[in-house]
Amino acid sequence: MKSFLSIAGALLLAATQVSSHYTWPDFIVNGSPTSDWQYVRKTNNYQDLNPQTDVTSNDIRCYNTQKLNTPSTVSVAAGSKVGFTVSGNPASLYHAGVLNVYMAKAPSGTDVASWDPTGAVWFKVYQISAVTDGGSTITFPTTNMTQISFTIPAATPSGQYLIRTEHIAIHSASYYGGAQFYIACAQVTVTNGGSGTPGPLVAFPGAYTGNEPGILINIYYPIPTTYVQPGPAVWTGGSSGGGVTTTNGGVTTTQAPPTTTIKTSATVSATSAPGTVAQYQQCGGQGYTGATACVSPFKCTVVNTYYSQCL
Ligand SMILES: *[C@@H]1O[C@H](CO)[C@@H](O)[C@H](O)[C@H]1NC(C)=O
Ligand SMILES: [Cu+2]
Repeated sequence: MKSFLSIAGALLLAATQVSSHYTWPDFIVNGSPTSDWQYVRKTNNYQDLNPQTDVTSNDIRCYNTQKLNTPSTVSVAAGSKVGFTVSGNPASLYHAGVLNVYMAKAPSGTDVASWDPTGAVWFKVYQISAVTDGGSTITFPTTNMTQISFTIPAATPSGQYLIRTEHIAIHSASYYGGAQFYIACAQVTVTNGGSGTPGPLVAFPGAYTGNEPGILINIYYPIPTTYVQPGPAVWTGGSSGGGVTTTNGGVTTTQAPPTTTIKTSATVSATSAPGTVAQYQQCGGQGYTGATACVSPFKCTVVNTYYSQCL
């Protein structure tokens, strides 16, 4: 009886661990969640909810290599708010982790529904990082969120896009491959767009080596003094930065200004430098191709071979 109980207890524990995974089946438009997998590419883990842990896999892109559905494409105006809801048990971003949202534009003439986005096509539009205080605590503002919401930068050119949400759970990320990526891609047509030049552009796979200080990290001991958000800087809707960073009770999110209109001008060159990098963002390191100048008064500081950061 005793051994039966301990086996039952072990099974219960295993079940609890499995059920703390999650997916992103519903895209949110006009403030309302749409149907499961209506506009979101059905992910391989739609039933088992397991994370993707191999950053070199094609499944780090949209986690849909099994091509389980062909979702519809939904129209959204540039500058409007959209989002994703979380499904799982519990249906929340249960694990300690950080969030990134990327977009990629389908080449004109290509239906986004049949587009597999290879190469450096992704730019980041939103992130929610971890909050540190020099080593006493590290907290994760995404914890237990049941949905996320963000603004499509008003300067985003009209056209068809994938919007890729990514929660990187780092509760057991102290070994290579321990970080858990919960990913999904929605298909949208951006209307009423602007004339910005989104960037820096990264590829999936490619954007992450798995060795980044924000991906290969022990969050418990010693408590990290800072946290480096994985991926490029958030594109804030122009060719020279200018986004809005809000700090609310210590929670810092970076988001494009919702109502900015980028005027078409002969002085805006497609080849202009991608701008300056915000505090705590990447400004250098092996394989990095983005902007290297930090916003004043921060300095680009080498963290390791793979990462320099504006500090
Ligand atoms: C998240 O939810 C779990 C389960 O309901 C709870 O135990 C935990 O304290 C919550 N965490 C935060 C940071 O709110
Ligand atoms: Cu989990």
